[in-house]
Amino acid sequence: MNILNTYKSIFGAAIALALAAFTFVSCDEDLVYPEQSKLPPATYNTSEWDIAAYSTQEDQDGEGPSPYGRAIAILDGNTDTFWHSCWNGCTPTVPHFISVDMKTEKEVAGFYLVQRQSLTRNIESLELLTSNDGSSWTSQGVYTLEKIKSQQVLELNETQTFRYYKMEIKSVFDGTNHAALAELVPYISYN
Ligand SMILES: [Ca+2]
Repeated sequence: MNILNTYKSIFGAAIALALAAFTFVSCDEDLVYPEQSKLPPATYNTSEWDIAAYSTQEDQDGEGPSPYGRAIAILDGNTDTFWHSCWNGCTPTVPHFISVDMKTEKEVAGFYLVQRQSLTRNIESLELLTSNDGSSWTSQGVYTLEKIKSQQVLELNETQTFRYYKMEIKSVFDGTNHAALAELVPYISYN
């Protein structure tokens, strides 16, 4: 084999290897198996959950018929429905809180929160607390929120198992005694 043929052989082999590698990669790209760690964390089905307690809610239809204005609106999966402190014939006093009974203990990595979509009475900071009996609470910390329409993620320091969760409002962007919230639901960790 002369030098020219040797070069042709080497070049041909290189082309073949490159094509093989390209084909292998292309096949991999066609097979889209999602990695669980890259999926957005999922929420639980909240349809059987109850509000365990609340300090105030607008239940005189000032915001419209139920669930509008009621505490149950924070876990109905609808960002257009929201809890609001009472204002129709009443004066709310701070601090406001809502606690939720998930009915059974569940593993939770954090919470999704959605502000009232009108961006009024939005919560500036709140404390998250958890419990297994609905009476003895453990603080998970105070979270500072944004005044935005999109979903916000409140990640716990570590995944935990509990039955009840509670939010206690520390401050409101409007600086009044009134507050509102569209959604606050826990999500599941895949890790
Ligand atoms: Ca809602």
